[in-house]
Amino acid sequence: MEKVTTLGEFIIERQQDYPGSTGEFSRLLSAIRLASKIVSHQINKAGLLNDILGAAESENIQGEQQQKLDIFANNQFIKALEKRKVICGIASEENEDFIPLNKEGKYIVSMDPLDGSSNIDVNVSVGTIFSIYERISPQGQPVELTDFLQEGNKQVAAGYVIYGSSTMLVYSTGNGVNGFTYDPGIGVFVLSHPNMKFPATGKIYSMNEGNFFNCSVGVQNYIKYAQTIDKATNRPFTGRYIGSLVADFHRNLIKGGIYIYPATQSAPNGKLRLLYECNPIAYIAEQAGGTASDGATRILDIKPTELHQRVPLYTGIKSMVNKAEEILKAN
Ligand code: P6P
Repeated sequence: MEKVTTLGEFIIERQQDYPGSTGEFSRLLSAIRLASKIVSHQINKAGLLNDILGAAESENIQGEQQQKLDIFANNQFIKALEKRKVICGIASEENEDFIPLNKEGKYIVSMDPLDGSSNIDVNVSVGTIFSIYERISPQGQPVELTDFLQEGNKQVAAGYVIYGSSTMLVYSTGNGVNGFTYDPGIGVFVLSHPNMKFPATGKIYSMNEGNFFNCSVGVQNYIKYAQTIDKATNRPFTGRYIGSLVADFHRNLIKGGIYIYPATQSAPNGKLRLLYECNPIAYIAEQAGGTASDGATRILDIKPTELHQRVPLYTGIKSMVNKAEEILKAN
């Protein structure tokens, strides 16, 4: 019978890869594991409990209508991470400023606790996205500029949870990407997708084409390229867009594709946030043999200037992203 590895066992096994590790990082990952289970449970009964469906009366700092489950997820991840005493601060899409936690904590976390949450009411997959760094400031309350505004290439781990037909936790600590599927019957995440890699080629492009006439000529020309009949380059590609970054990215990681959220006239820096959407997704993309840029610059090399800054995102199979960058550059 094939050996079943739980996420807990995997974390402990991999801890041995870091000689002298004190287990703090493992405790951090276990906190994410716990909060993911709690959020998954709540999401899976969302349709049954009126008090958690729909919009809260509040808006987040983005001016976006908060969903009740956004707030629930945010609170669960903050509570779980705070209890482990290893995090000195959290930056969250749901909070204007970072949240200082344990002054002795070695790590910081940037997160989107429930990305795509407006899809919950129509039963479409949503996700949590997280990014982990070691703190730079010596100790005490973290410092935004030095601790939170680090380039994505300084991440020590990143990942996402997708609450879909099943709940999966997909993450990397810099040695490849592994996917764990949650078994609610026994309450554990089980290693189901070891060493995830993008396929060598792909033909899915994911973009909100409602923005077509709102985009640059370069982006329009890439979409036309994707739609052109050309057997030699396996086109036309297939358009697939869920409107939930984690779901679109996860499908492209498994089936092969490119996800694009470009600059538009109404959103000149795109819509997605660098710290807790683009950087963690880019980290996973590169660890899985793919790539991620803003259309020209590697996402992980962009120096952040503010917690909630937006950047355009082109991510997926290297050859597909490189082709998009080539077309953008030519226009
Ligand atoms: P649009 C969800 O709000 C999100 O942040 C991502 O999950 C998703 O890919 C994107 O925005 C969808 O944006 O403008 O296409 O509705």
